[in-house]
Amino acid sequence: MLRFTLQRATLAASVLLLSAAAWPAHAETLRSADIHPDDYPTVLAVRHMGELVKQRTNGRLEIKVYAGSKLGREEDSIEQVKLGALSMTRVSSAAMHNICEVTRVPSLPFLFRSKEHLHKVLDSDIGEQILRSCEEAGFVGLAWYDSGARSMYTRDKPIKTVADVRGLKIRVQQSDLSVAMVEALGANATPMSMGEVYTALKTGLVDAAENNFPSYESAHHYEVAKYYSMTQHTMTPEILLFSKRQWDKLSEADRKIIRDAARESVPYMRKLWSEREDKSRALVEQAGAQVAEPDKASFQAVMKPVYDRYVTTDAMKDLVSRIQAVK
Ligand code: GTR
Repeated sequence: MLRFTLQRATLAASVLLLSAAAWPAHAETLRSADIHPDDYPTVLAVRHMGELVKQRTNGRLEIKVYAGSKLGREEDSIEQVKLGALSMTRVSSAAMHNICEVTRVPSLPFLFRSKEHLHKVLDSDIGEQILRSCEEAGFVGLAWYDSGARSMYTRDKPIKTVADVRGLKIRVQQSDLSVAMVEALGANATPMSMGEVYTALKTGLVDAAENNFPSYESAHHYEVAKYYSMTQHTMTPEILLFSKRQWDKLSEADRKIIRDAARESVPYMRKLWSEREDKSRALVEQAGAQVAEPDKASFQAVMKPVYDRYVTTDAMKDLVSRIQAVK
């Protein structure tokens, strides 16, 4: 009997030891925020990154993604990341325009000729330089994610040329550059956070908004603004940010694991993104949204004031000309 009890105790102790080796006592959870729903490509990509981090640290580090605005608006999550209360957040890089100015560059209207051009730039040292530009402000840029092209959509009438936009009240992201872009079109900009746009369109507080197909669909904007016009005026990418305060406390080895995993989640995200763009477009069209090809050149023709106002420093000028030179 005594022998049996002893044997059981030894067995239990070795099971404990074994699991302790495979599962460290101090597993740490890095919390990450996203305003998009659970099935959105940005959310799935950060979850994928989390799996890589967990595997490579033998479960010592894991990432938990709080999707669907559970941790508040993009502005709130950016603030939390800065303070070090939150490890990561995935936001539109437009949300960083007024925090680190160089992030404005990839949002400049009609800067990219195609998705391939955008990818080439973001994957190059230019993309890396812009990612790194937020460190002084308290953010380590880990990766760029796709967000397609943003186009205008309206409640009451389709947009065919820039003349149709004149005088409209258009919701924009909270960025001076986005405001300037809409003003250059002769319209009135109303900056507000994404969570308020559905009601603003529904009640007529604004006449129009602008976004890519997946956001137009997942936020149900197509239900209240059915004329989607492919203006494709900007390709503002998504950015994945890590808290500099928390980053500085990590070991060199863990930083590398996190950076590599973030980078490896990019091709995964891009694949999900292009599938989602098609799916969302089909869904909104089936639901009655009317997608039209406007005279894009008429939009492009009035954008010079935006460049004149924002591409002023040598650093910005240099980035723009290097981007334009990428073949
Ligand atoms: C989406 C983007 C969001 C948010 C939103 C907006 O395309 O993924 O992060 O910025 O646009 O218009 O506010």
